[in-house]
Amino acid sequence: MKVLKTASSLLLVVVLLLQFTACKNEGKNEREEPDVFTYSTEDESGYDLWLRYPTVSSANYLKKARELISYILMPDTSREVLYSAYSELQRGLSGLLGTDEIPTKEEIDKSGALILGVADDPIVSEIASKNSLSVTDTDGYLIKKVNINGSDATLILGQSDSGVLYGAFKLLEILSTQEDISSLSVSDAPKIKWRVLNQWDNWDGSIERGYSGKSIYDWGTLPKIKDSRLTDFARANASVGINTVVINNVNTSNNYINSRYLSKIAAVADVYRRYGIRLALSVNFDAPSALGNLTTNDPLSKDVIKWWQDKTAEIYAAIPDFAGFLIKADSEGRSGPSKYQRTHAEGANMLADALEPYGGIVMWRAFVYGDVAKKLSDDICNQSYEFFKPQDEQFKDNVIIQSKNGPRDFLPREPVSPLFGGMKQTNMGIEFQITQEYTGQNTDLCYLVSQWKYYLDFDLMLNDSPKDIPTTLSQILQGNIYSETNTLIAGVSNVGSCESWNDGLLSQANWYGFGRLAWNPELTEKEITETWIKMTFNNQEDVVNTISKILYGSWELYESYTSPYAMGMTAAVSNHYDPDLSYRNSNGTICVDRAGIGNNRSSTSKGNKTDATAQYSEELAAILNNIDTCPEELICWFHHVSPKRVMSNGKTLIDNIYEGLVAAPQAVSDMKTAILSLKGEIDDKRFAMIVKDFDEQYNNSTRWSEAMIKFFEQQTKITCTAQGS
Ligand code: GCW
Repeated sequence: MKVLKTASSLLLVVVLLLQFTACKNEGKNEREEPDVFTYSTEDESGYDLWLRYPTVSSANYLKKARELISYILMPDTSREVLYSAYSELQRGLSGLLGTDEIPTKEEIDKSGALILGVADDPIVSEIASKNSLSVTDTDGYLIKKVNINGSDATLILGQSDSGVLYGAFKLLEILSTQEDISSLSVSDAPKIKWRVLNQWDNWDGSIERGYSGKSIYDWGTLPKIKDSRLTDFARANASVGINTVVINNVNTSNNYINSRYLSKIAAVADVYRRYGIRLALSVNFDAPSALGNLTTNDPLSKDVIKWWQDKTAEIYAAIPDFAGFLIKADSEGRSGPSKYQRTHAEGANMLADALEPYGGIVMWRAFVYGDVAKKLSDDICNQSYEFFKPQDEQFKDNVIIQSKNGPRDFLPREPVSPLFGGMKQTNMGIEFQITQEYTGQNTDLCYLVSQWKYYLDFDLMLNDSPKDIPTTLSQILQGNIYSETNTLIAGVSNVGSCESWNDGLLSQANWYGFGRLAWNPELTEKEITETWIKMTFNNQEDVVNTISKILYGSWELYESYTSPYAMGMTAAVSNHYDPDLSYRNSNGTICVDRAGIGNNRSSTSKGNKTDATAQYSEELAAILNNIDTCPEELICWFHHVSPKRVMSNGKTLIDNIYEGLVAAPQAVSDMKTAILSLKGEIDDKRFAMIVKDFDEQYNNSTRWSEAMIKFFEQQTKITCTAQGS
């Protein structure tokens, strides 16, 4: 690859592995050559994300990989997704195998062929039937070593062309991470149907809660595509299995569905389609009156129904694989069915009817509180459940209720929203937030894969579950408990126009990890993290261990200095980043006084209580209600806990909080020291980008720590005596 061929390139770490590794092969003992490892530390901008494809670092592995694949059997490149699979393999393999181009052939005449296609394709069907190979799961794939008339070959068999594309990315991952290829046999398929990226991009180029520059969409220039950025964005998403992108903010302008601009939107959809990605749009509930001059937006009005039907038909004429509408209704000033005394089910079903003939879906957000929910509980965290639960069973099959992971917002830690498991007759999808609105805004490192895994593995203890499997959020989302047909995991994007896509280089891991979990929420944090590090940096043990250790601890570290024990929203309303402890109440914000820390949301304890626990299953509610059994990390969410309460580590609650606050800046410094130890092992440019962020995080954690200590001292009247190390 370029790196090895260019004379000017720096070749860096060359390690001779002096050990001889004996390996048994076909009954003979063979000795491998001593291995030589070569890593590039040529400067990189971060633009290539985890799709860098540098030449395989181990000389022995490189030899085997070159034997495995020496040419590609030319697939039918008139099929655009198959062509993308081919071109990604061409790009990736030439990089990984250190060659200009991988030769292509029309037939198999020697070992080393890479064959790709679906079961109906001519050569593929012959190989598949001879070897009894098949892939039945939607968008699934199989990668297998096969023998064709004496020649060894590698087959990527997809259930669909998208399946082939996913298989192609998997093969490139296997080679990049240098997994064993001696007997290749890998199969996989997505566990979630709709794997969606939600961009909160605005028509004017800004991004709501975006911390990585401007929007990647230039509406002035489109439909002309000026560079490869949209294609590279699609490649990155497809590489982690994302198959739908909502390109605009839920607080949206109506321009996106204005007939004048549809050709621009269609041009974006054309790019995404080549990577198996369907475009979706956020829409306003009052679009009929705003765009169509109708006098009402009542979902039961004939005119309104017709307006949406016509608009939907117009969109499908321009974008035949359009995925559907995402909608924020009756929330934070957006219009909704309540104005017309209609239910959300009536509103959502009207849109669903319009989309149904084309196979489209409605992603209806459950982020509804305040005005319409006012008659409900005073506790804002109870309102979404109280509002939607009575409408369970009323939504059509192509409606998915999209709820944030927790009942409040995207705070550093919340319990899982009780809507999951509560809405048993409705397709429930989750909305995670990849952009770090409340979790450091790309300056403070916060590895959200840890947070998402915490939620996904949380058992909601659904005692009426019809299946004999743990009722974790992950199982519910996969449709394994209540058999939803339209499963969905969405994530609010952290991508912007800055060169490295995510300002805060390590935040790229959140984008990557989101996609992997949306594909398979059962994956472990370790599998995701180590693969990301190896592909983004390199395979050196030291690099993998150091960066993974930093990532793993970062969420709980952020939590310790901003919102320990799920105590609520401590960040300023103005920017959701700075500490603001000047107010307190029990509505999901902070409540700290001499008697306790946290909100009393239990059903059983005395005093002001909000009964939030009653929204969970009986078994889980009993655990949450009892302060002695409530999980400690959530204790201040559900209880007003005495600062002097002795916690499981033998220290009091307030001492634990103070110790966390005092230790935080030092912990940030330690992360920086750990990264500094990698100098020379990764390229200088990206190394400097990472180091810089820790300096800012150090200042931020110090500021937070001081403000929080002052606040706790003032409210609890207990002086902080914790010492830094
Ligand atoms: O948390 C709030 C955010 C808003 C966002 C809203 C929502 C898009 O601060 O910026 O608006 O949630 O999710 O709709």
